[in-house]
Amino acid sequence: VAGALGACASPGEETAAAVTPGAYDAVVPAPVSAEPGGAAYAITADTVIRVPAGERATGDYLAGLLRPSTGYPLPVTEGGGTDGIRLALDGAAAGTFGDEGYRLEAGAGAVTITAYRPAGLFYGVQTLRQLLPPAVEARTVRPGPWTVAGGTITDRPRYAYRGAMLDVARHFFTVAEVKRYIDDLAPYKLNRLHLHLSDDQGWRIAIGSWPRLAEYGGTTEVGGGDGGSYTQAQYTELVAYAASRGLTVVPEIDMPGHTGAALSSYAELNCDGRAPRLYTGIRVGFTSLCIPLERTYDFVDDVVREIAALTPGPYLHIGGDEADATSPADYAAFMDRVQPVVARYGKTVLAWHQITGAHPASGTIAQYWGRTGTEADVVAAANAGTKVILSPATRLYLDMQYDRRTKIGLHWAGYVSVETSYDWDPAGFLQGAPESAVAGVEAPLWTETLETLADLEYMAFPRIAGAAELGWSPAETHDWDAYRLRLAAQGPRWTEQGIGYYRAPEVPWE
Ligand code: TNX
Repeated sequence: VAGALGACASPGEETAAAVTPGAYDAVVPAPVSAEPGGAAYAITADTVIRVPAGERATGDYLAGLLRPSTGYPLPVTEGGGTDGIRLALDGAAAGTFGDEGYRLEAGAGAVTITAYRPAGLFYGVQTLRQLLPPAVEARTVRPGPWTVAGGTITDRPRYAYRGAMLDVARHFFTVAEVKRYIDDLAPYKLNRLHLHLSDDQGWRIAIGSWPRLAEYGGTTEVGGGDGGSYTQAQYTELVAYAASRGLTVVPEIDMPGHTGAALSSYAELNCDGRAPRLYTGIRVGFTSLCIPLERTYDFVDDVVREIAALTPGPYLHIGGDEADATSPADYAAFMDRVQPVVARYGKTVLAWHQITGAHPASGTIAQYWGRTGTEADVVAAANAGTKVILSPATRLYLDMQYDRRTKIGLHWAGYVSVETSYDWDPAGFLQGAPESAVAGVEAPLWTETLETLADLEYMAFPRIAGAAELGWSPAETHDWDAYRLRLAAQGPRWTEQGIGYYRAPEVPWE
């Protein structure tokens, strides 16, 4: 029985001991290998951050993290040297690190992070951050000392796609709030931010060729609040901010269902030519674009074209879930017509896994949100080459309540405790499909019942850390009894950051 934090723990019986925040065995997600040893490195008032020529961004980001709490100047320099915090690119090390891996070596004179690509440096910096005391996360000067224990970590991710989704449609979240959520995610080595930009209750991004989508369709939200929408400049700002935190934005326009806000904004999109009233409830599955109407495809083309042009990442998510108001034949016809539009504008299609019941195009990626991983269509598509991103509602839906006492969130997929959320294996999840079909994992945060940043943080933390670990860490490191101790060591960091996380009873928080 793990959980021995108390003084009465007797060796042999109670084997689990607390891990110290900042120690090599406290890093989340667990690295491929972590070997403490040798002399420690101390960040001081004289420390310099050394970056490769022309690669200041990650160094500047690290300095921005460390300056407020240390109070040190921490200049960032492209000048070489053997001391300080050294970020180094090794252009010959593709095989060792891949695009996202890194090595971190801490010793008496320096901490050196080496990677093949800048993404690896960014993830190495996140590990360095976790090797420092939690007070480093404070935004005011703290006494230190700022010591990194000696040792070596080598690391690279298990899956290429490691995502978080935020539903800004059911409740709108401002640019500042989304940036804060991005900053919250950054330590956990996720690399995709999926923004659910449209739904029955709101349209959240300005489309120049269809201005009423945002101007009218963006003016409310669940519960009848003011809603809101992003200008194209604001969306671009979010995309750039996410990129600076390692996240590629995956924009979603949900179609052909979940389109109430669009149908309310333009009468001409409705089969009967009449615009329904704006909707502020939380029912799903009662709206559909008009499949036989040619104007529908002008709309899709314009929206996809504008969003693709604003989005540097390779993906565009077209939704496709819960199209209960669309017949299966219409649904398939719509998807047959829309997937090539996305391709024409240069993007890879993502869609919720219902697309596997139609005809997923070559290269389309299905996002699984069911419960059991046994749906025949999904398994068949996976065997036929469709890649799948796993977001099982019973594990990774961050809007599911933790237990019966949770005051916000839903529980249609059951209660999802921190242990339940973490303790499964993505590789074996899709029954009868090869592991190679799994592109990765994503943790969606739906917001029918979540209104504030504090609500988002309470539902995401701590479960998002487990989702990130499932995406990043080798299967061999997967162990709930060890994870819960590492997770507990994250608590003081979140406290310093002002993240009001859920103190799950199965985790021995300090
Ligand atoms: C199902 S998951 C939905 C969303 C809801 C969510 C609430 C999916 C693709 N559709 O429309 O917001 O459940 O948990």
